[in-house]
Amino acid sequence: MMQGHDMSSMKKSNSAMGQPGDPAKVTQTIEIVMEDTMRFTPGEINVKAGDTVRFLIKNSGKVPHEMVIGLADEMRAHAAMMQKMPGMKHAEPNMISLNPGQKSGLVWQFTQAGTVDFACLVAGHMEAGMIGKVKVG
Ligand SMILES: [Cu+2]
Repeated sequence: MMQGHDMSSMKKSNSAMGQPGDPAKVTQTIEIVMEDTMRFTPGEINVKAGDTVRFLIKNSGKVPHEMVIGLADEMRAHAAMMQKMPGMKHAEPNMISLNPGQKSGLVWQFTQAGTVDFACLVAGHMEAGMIGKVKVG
């Protein structure tokens, strides 16, 4: 069930996006490639509510890219802030930053049916289309 949008409640939307996963309980592995075409491949992923996914992410481009799991509206707001603070670094369990040629993993559990987004929050990338969807059924 989709929850109504309530922009005043980060907590509610954060629970809709899921939570950091337990690497011992991974139910599927999904490989994602990030490229300078400002696309994730695949850009759309289907999982089931409760799945713990190990994302194996590779940056095949020549510039740094990020994969941040979140909700599109919140990430858009964050991306706007990043434009004002280029080079800002994060380290959160819902994201990974990769330099050109780097590969790494991220384990995430999708807890509720609905749509969760992922995007690259390097300045200008999300705006250029570097955003994808996880459909949680
Ligand atoms: Cu990017």
